[in-house]
Amino acid sequence: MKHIGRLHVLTDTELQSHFSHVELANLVIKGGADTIQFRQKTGSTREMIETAQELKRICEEAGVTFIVNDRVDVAIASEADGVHLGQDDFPIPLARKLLGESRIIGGSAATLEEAQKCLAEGVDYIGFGPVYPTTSKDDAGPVTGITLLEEVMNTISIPIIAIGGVTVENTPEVIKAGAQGIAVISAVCCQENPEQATRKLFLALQQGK
Ligand code: TZP
Ligand code: MG
Repeated sequence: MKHIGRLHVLTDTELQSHFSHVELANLVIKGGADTIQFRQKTGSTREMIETAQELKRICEEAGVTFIVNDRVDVAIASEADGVHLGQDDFPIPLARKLLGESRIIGGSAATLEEAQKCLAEGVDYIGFGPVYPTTSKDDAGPVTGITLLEEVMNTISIPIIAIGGVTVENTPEVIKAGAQGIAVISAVCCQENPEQATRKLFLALQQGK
């Protein structure tokens, strides 16, 4: 069964160098993350596959969903649960053809039109944002705000995961607005204690219910 989760942590080793992808995954799973998205933009494909295989093993053992950002090839090679694709990444219909119906495909959207396009192309969930200001993604585009997030959720019936500047403080607000969950980088990966930071987000998610 496809389990999309509520607390997505995107592992990042560019914004911080204290923790590896694998270290982050181990810590955030302990803190309550239910979805790990392996996000690495540079480096050798071979190393990426090796890391993804290790992450998949860790996630599977913990019953956590494992998603690969951008790279359909790495997702296939590591037998990931799914892949997350942006508007300019690997085409979603083609990814579906390669991955089959049983794998998860997530799509990024920053406008209602992009969200509708993702839906029409057959994604299982949408990562919508940046809902709040973020410095973690250079081309994140303008902040969508909570109003547009709400409009998307009122129009589209698949799970919406809020992304971009999501913190412990604003998590209850996005959940109250109707998002299934949140996806974060800096609120976890750039903290001194990623496990504790994840636990705080987990609690904030409960508050938003
Ligand atoms: N997509 C839209 S905003 C964003 C991505 C990957 C960055 C999220 O990072 P942070 O640190 O949680 O704002
Ligand atoms: Mg991408």
